[in-house]
Amino acid sequence: MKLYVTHRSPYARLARILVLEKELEDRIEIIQAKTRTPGSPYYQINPSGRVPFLIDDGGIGMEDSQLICAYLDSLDGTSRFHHPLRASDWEYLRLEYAARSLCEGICVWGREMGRPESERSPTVLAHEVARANRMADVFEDRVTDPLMRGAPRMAHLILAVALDHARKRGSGDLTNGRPRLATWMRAISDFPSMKRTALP
Ligand SMILES: N[C@@H](CCC(=O)N[C@@H](CS)C(=O)NCC(=O)O)C(=O)O
Repeated sequence: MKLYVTHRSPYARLARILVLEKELEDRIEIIQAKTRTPGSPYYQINPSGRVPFLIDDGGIGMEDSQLICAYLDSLDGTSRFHHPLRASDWEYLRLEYAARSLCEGICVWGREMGRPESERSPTVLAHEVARANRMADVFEDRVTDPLMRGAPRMAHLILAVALDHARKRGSGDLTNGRPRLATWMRAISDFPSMKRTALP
């Protein structure tokens, strides 16, 4: 299989974490894609131009971290990060989708900052900083929930990747002044799969 990524994408990082966690390194070649480049040869592989993108053993391509992570997790028949019961576990799913929402806002901020300075919207930047802070407050309350503890699930990975992205490539460290979130983040940052996929 082939997994197209960029090392700066938090979504691609989730797929890379799954490759490591599920010990799929021998089965999956990780390839750097050239995104956001007019005429990139990557557009012939994935017309949307986004990462992550997985081509399976049958040569079939699929995009989106949610789908790819669920697929990789299922390959050995024992999904660890997508518990079957979780599909109707609204309490858990609310946390997973809240973490994804935080991640999306952090990415919007990063995209805005990637534009030439004259094209950046201060309104968009301020909106995303405020959103990220409100969501970080939510997780400061929720990380003590048993659902955010114990064996990691996708909600944990998404939150950790989002917070790390905000710290290194976003508007700042959202664990500052949020002691419970900081303690939670320190623990998950020690996972070998987090360390091995650390942002450049
Ligand atoms: N919902 C998608 C989002 C993927 C996404 O937005 N990837 C960004 C990098 S973080 C990308 O490939 N951007 C390139 C582009 O927009 O052309 C997922 O979960 O995989």
